[in-house]
Amino acid sequence: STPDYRDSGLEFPAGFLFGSATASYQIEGAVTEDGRGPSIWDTFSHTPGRVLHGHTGDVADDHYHRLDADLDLMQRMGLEAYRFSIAWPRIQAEGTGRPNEKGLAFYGRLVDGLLARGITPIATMYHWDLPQALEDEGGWRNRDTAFRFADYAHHLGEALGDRIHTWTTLNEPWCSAYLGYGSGVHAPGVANGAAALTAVHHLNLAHGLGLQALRSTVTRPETQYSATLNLHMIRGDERAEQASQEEAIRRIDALANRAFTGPMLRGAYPADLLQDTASVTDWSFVRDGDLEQIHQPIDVLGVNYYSTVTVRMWDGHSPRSTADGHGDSAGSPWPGSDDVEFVEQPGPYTDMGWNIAPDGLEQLLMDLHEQFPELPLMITENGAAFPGDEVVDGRVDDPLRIDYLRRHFTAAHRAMQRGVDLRGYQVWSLMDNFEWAYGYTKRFGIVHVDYESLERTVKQSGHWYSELIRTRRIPE
Ligand code: GBH
Repeated sequence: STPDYRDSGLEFPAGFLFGSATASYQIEGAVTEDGRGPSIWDTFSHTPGRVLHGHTGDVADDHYHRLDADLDLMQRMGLEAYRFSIAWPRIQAEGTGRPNEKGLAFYGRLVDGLLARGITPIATMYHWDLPQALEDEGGWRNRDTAFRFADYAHHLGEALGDRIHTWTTLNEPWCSAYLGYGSGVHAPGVANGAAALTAVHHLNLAHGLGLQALRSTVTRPETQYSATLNLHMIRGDERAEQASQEEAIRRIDALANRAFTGPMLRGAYPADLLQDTASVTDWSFVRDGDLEQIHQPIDVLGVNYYSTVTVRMWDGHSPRSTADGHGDSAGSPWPGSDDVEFVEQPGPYTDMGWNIAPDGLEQLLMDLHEQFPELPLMITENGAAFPGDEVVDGRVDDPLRIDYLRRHFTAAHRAMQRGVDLRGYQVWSLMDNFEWAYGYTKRFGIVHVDYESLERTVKQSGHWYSELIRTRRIPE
């Protein structure tokens, strides 16, 4: 293997699930149709100043109306799996009560359409589109939201349970909590450290309660249960002293990673996390018995990986680096750790400004394997936005994306060679879509979407991926 991870020819084992991922609000559109209620992302994107250029998900990729054509496209591309998310407000417009049959029917058609085409469905129950009615009651700051989520999970299990290969409770609760309630760059746009940590706990509780509600309805024994985390691959800034690096890494690891893996996989919040955040909250929102509810067995852990972060402790006087990747926002996504500095990383960078670090993926997978040797892993998102994707004579040349994917598939392969039980890889994203606070300005797709005509064009990276899937080897 070459040190820059630019390998070809490496072979992936039979059974390894090659697929691609999307999320409801980012692709569906049709936000007022068939009984869908508003979500926090409808409210947020329609609030001036929140999303770049005032973009919204009102139309997005119009996937809701183009379901069959999109399914055919997935089949032509040879996808073995498709990871999608279910919009809670399509199932319960206000987050409570009887499920909306039309909403369930849409996802039923999606799942049946996948199965008919031999594509394995991987369903995420929550990818950030909380019903606005629940936010009006406090959203993830409100403990009751976790119980509402369990009801919702129960309905999903009853309607779709036996047709889903892998269920994921939450996508990246880190983002929901810290970007939604800490920095405020995501919906609902609250900037308050205590609110963010309260949300962390209620999201964890939702995971545990939701998993139990789902399991109680599903009879198919092979069904897999999971959560998807965006674990941070954290490195120390080598220009700083060893102690400064270690302290900063420990602090960010506690907030970003162990705040979720602790309760979900070990049944406890890390003691250092509680101490580090003591000036922000006393954690009294954690009640007796909660940790038992959260600590449910899962069959596979979903890993979303894009980049690394590099940290050191701020010395208190030199100008602070602002390279925390979150732009200028009112709040911090790191409650109680404002003295940790995120430093500029070596490029090259993607269009998001994230540095390209396939070695970080290999290391993250190895670290997880060491910490949780019995737990199978699945890459539930990896991919990149690059500028310049455009259709010329029916073709989209995106060599940078091919290079990015090649290097990250190589990294994943190396980790598997070193003993990691990696079950599959879902490329983010199947098609260009609403990239949250960046609107339609960042393109992550392996399929190009023309936002005027909504026409889809498979990019060269998409063709490259089809060849990888067909041959099970990383192409030239
Ligand atoms: C995912 O979020 C989402 O699940 C998906 O919906 C989204 O479209 C996709 O990725 C692309 O953004 O920001 O410098 O601290 C990923 C969000 C990206 C947040 C990496 C944490 C860590 C580096 N994460 N980021 S930095």
